[in-house]
Order: sequence, then structure tokens, then C-alpha cells
Amino acid sequence: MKIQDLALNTKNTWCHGCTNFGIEAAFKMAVAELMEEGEKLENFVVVTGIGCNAKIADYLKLNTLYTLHGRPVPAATGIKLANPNLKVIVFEGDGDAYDEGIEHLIHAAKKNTNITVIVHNNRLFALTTGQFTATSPKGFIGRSTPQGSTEEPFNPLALMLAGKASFVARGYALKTNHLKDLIKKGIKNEGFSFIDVLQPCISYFNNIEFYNQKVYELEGMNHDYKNFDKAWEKAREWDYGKDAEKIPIGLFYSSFRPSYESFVEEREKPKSISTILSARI
Ligand SMILES: Cc1ncc(C[n+]2csc(CCOP(=O)(O)OP(=O)(O)O)c2C)c(N)n1
Ligand code: SF4
Repeated sequence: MKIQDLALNTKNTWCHGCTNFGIEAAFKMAVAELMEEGEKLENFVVVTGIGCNAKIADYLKLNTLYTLHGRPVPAATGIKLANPNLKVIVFEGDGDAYDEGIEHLIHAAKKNTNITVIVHNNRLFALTTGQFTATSPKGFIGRSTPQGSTEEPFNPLALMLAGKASFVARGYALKTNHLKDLIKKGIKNEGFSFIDVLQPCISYFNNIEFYNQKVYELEGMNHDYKNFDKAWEKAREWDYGKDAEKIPIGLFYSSFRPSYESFVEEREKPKSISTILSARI
């Protein structure tokens, strides 16, 4: 499978130079490599919400489903439950994931639904031309906050760690190879995989220079991703504010626990009459 074979011949309407292209490239590379390792193309399903990010569904020659704004996670959960053989990947924006659909994200992490959620975090509602979201920095000036947002951003990595996600990572849209590796690991993880991707919107919040100066990779830094306390410490190194000494990207935390689907599968298995009767006593 070549990466070009995953492209649909549709008109691309992302702004020229949008960093969403980096996420698309990383994802295609991840799928191509997973297929070389034996995965079947028909087993990948991409689920999106609404936004610039969601247009990725228009550009991929894969099974895709557009859902409502903020609702791709429950749709993905249903797909995975109906057919556990599928690799279900959600793409959503920070507005979709951390504002409109925040409850779904937290509960999918808690349930340990076996899906991978990739958040294009440009830190605003981009398709609707720049309203503030939960990860916009305090003081952010945009369409809905002309005098500057008064709210502190929250830290989605800390939120997902507290929410018991079994795989928590952060990538950068302009570090495509690194992101490809994270996406592959996330898809292989047997449980809820969360990847926040720093995705500068060059039209409404271009912070490429800021990230280029601050971002460093955790890989090769002796970070112990199995240690929750270390993961928490690293996640708090930057709280999505205006400034930071350094911004770590990579796999922050990964720990196995049985997925939601595995419990459901066990529960639905046909049982002998003696097992049913003994459970009633
Ligand atoms: C329930 C609902 N609320 C609002 C909208 C309008 N809307 C469409 S796209 C969008 C912005 C999406 O922002 P985000 O999820 O951050 O994705 P991005 O465009 O930044 O990739 C909004 C508010 C909608 N379609 N549905
Ligand atoms: S508005 Fe921003 S996120 Fe949307 S396509 Fe343009 S650069 Fe990309």
C-alpha cells in the first residue's frame, strides 16, 4: 500500500499551508505501515465531528463517517461495539472535543472504549473563523472575545490522565514522523487512546514560531510512560497558557486495563444453564 493510494481525488479546501496537512500525512503513513504489518484497509474506520479538521474524512480513501459537532466519540463507541474487529479512529477539533463534546471524551476515557481519538488542537473554533475554546490562552482575542478571553485554558492531557485514559500522548502537526509513530501506537493500544495534536491555524492563531522554539520530544529523555506521577508531572510542564519554558510531546502515559468492549463481549457470551442458575442463587 502506497500513501498515495489512501488519497481521494476530492477538492481540498483547507487553507494553503494549513498544518492539518501534517496530521493527514502522519495518519496516512501510520495506516500504510500498519497495513504492511498485516492490518486490512477495510478494517479502518474514521469518524469525525464538524470543523476544518473533520474535512479529513473527505480526503481519505477509507471508511469514514461524519457525525454531529461534538458527537464523534459516541458514534465511534457504537461502531466498535458492533464490530470489535474494526480499528476506529476519531478526528475532532479542540472545540469539538473539549467544548461541545467534552462529556463524551471524559466518559470514553473512563470506560476505556477501544478507540483512538486524535484532536487537532488549534486552540480555537477555526471553521467558524476564530472563537475561543477551552484551550485558548487567557486574553485570546477572537470573534467572540474582542476584548480578550477572561478564562484560563484547561490542560487536556491532565484531564485525560485524571479521567483514567489508558494512553495519553501529545504530538505536533509539523513533526510528522513523530506523530505517525504516536498514531500507530495509539491504534495498537487495546483501550482508549488519546492524542492531542498541536495544530497551529495559520489563518486565525498562527503560533508555529512559538511551538518550533519550545517543543521537544519525550522519546530519548528517559521518560517513564508507565509511571502515572511522572506522566502527570510532564503533562503539567505546560498548561496551555501563553508561555512555557518548554513543551513536551510524545507518549506521556500508557497502562493496560481491559477495554469496555472486552467486558461486553464476555457478558454476551452464551452461558450454560448451570452458570445462569448458580448466578441467581
Ligand atoms: C452543535 C453545533 N454547534 C455549532 C456548530 C457550528 N460550527 C461548525 S464548525 C464549528 C467550529 C469547529 O471548531 P473545532 O471543533 O475546534 O474544529 P476546527 O474547525 O478548529 O478544526 C462550529 C462552532 C455546529 N455545526 N453544530
Ligand atoms: S482556518 Fe485554520 S485550521 Fe481551518 S483550514 Fe484554514 S488554517 Fe487550517
